[in-house]
Amino acid sequence: MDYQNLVLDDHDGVLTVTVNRPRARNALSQATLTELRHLLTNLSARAVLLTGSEGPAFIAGADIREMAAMTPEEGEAFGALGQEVTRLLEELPVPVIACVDGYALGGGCEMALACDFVYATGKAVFGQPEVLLGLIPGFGGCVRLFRRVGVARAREMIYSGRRVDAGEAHRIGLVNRVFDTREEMVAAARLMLADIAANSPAAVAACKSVINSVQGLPVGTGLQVELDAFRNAFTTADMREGTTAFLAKRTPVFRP
Ligand code: CO8
Repeated sequence: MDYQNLVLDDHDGVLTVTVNRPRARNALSQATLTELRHLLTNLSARAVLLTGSEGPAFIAGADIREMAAMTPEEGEAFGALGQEVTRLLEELPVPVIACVDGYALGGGCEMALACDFVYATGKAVFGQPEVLLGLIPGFGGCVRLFRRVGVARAREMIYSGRRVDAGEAHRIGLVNRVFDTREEMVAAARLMLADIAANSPAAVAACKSVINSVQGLPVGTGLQVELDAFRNAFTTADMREGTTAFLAKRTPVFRP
């Protein structure tokens, strides 16, 4: 597929995906979401960094111009496409960091929430302003935001549509780290992804899968999910290599 709205940069196994519609503040049109779906379905990178083209916005949400004319059926199909993209992102077996420099509103905030964690610059602004448009978050905001920031904070953000700056986003757990510049943020994200990629890919994928699937489960049920994955780790070459290397006092070598 020839991507019109995405710019890709594959660097040492880290795929940087840049949503590139600067004139629409990187808003997620149907075409952009279709490209993201195609990319994420066919991905073979060891790690992903998701960002927006340089400018005022990371992603200014779903494309309001397109949504304005949609019927309920078309709205549902659009919402389903956006949800599918967030699900694909969330379920990638490799780590994904969102690098937010500017506005992450509506669907933009929801895309960041589908990533493993978020790095931001001081210019980052988060929000779920859908109610100002007579809409509701449709790409997972009602489902994922409270898992990051707690139910009361999520309610306040979603009901009011108010914007949250980088400092507050950091304080409430929406953002892991805040950087002075975009360059510092991207460099730190690449470094973190390289550090993670040096670990056992199978083990990282298993941790991601367990963390994703236990949220909302009773502790006992979650522990059983973890135990199944823990047992499965003993079947992997990575586990034999990691433990053997530790005992031999050498650095483990994990095969992708
Ligand atoms: N969709 C389409 N076009 C947009 C969007 C958007 N979300 N955001 C900005 N644009 C366009 C503007 O219309 C404008 O176009 P033009 O030049 O043709 O007039 C251009 O981008 C530049 O916009 P601004 O002049 O407003 O740029 P600023 O830098 O001054 O402001 C903001 C940037 C703050 C990001 C501002 O543009 C803004 O508030 N945008 C809308 C933010 C918003 O409300 N986002 C939520 C959208 S709803 C949503 O995401 C729902 C997700 C779930 C959907 C489920 C479907 C069922």
